[in-house]
Amino acid sequence: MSTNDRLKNKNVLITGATAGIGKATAFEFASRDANLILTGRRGEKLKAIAHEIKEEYSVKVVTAAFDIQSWDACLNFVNNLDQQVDILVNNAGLSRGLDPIYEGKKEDWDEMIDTNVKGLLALSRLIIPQMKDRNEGHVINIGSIAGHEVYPGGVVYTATKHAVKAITEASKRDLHGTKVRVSMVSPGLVETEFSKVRFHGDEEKAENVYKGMQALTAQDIAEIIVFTADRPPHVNIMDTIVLPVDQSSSTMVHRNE
Ligand code: NDP
Ligand code: 8X3
Repeated sequence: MSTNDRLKNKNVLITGATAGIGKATAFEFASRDANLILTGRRGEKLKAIAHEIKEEYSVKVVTAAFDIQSWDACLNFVNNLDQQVDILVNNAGLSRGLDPIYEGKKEDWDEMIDTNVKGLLALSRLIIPQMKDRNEGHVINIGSIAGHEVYPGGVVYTATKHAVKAITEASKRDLHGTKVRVSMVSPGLVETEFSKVRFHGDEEKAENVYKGMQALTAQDIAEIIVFTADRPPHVNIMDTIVLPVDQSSSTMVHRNE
């Protein structure tokens, strides 16, 4: 437990807060008295999460439902934001399918690229200028072990996460000389809705991804994101690669039969 109040009253914008890592991160920031701006496409889920957080913590929570793949929707959201953003957690993302390059589906590729890369770029482009003007702020991008290595069937997903790594490192360089921080967190297997989404709702396939091994939880990653945000203002964590003990690379997963 941290004893400082560095996150108190900060406004934290989390994309993809309707589930998994984003949702857990919202609760974790709220526990540190940070105010929240939560986004995702499923508006009802956002409202329910906001209600739950406000029942538990005395923080302000606003929500906005929109598709991050649309530049216009992102622009409209930012133009209508009343509060400044102190911390931007670029978390919204997904994988679709596990097809090799010669069988991949264009619509899966478009969705991954438009969400994981172009959505993250849009929010960064629209929020970073106010941080630069104030000479403070923190962008935390959610990368992946898939941004550090590739695996068969992950051609486009791993490409998008390599892009997140490049965007993180290049943004840091672009902001060189300012006090704006840019970080990344790169998890291995985390049990969320991720695999269900990857396999288009096939629960059995999704469950098999985590079968016989202990995956990370969304809470494990939320704590690392908040730790990253909570460093003193002169400290910029560039990247944290975090794997389950049962995973040693994208393709090496120890399972109990
Ligand atoms: P979940 O599927 O549980 O959550 C994904 C979130 O992203 C949801 O809130 C979803 O909201 C949002 N999202 C997806 N597409 C869009 C869109 N077009 N517009 C707006 N929001 C969108 O997965 P995770 O929590 O696991 O994933 C979060 C991040 O972590 C992703 O970037 C993922 O790549 C990364 N990651 C996940 C790992 C894992 O093993 N789970 C490992 C490494 C990284 P909604 O559906 O309501 O729009
Ligand atoms: C998610 C982890 O290994 O499914 O980024 O690509 S993996």
